[in-house]
Amino acid sequence: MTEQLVFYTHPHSRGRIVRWLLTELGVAYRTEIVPYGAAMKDPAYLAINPMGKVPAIAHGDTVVTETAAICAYLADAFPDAGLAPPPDRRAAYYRWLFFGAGPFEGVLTQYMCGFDVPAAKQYMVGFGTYPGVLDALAQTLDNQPYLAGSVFTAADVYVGSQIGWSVRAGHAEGYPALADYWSRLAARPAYARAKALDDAAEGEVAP
Ligand SMILES: N[C@@H](CCC(=O)N[C@@H](CS)C(=O)NCC(=O)O)C(=O)O
Repeated sequence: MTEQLVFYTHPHSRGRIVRWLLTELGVAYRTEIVPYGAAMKDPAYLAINPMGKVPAIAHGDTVVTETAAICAYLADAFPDAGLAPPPDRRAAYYRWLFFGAGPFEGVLTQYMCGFDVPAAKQYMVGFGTYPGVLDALAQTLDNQPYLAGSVFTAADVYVGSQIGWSVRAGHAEGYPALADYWSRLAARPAYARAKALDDAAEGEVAP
């Protein structure tokens, strides 16, 4: 019997990344919108994610939090979609998934919060700098269409969403490979379908 898949999200959140992945997979799931504030910090939801954050998923009795982990889990749980490379060819796939959840996520947070790293401490900051992160991605995407090689994977959904944010915000000017890559991803029908669902949901919930 197929296990029930529940998607906990808010349309104005990183949950959009998971929605896109679910849409690429074409699997059935139930959406639970978790409003920001008290509901997200309620014991009922903290039992799903002790951080009181979205997104999260419950697949039968299995709960997964952290956007990158959810993407990796779902790609493995539904292998027919081919969004995870075979286990012996996952070096680049793992590299970029972890790069997305580590340096890229960190440097975007730093950018959005507007704080500077003291120059004397820069050497110990794992996320480096925003240009450094974009340089590293562009070096790869200058030479191949997708992060793991020639085939679109869950790493493109996760890291590509962060690249898309950077491109749309005008932070990736001077990186044509990143702009081209994002155009390719944004043209995917599943991206458009997922975006339309979240855009519609945004009008129905509190910000
Ligand atoms: N590291 C987490 C971050 C999740 C996160 O910070 N989600 C935000 C929305 S994008 C959230 O739920 N914030 C509500 C809060 O912290 O109260 C992930 O990648 O999933």
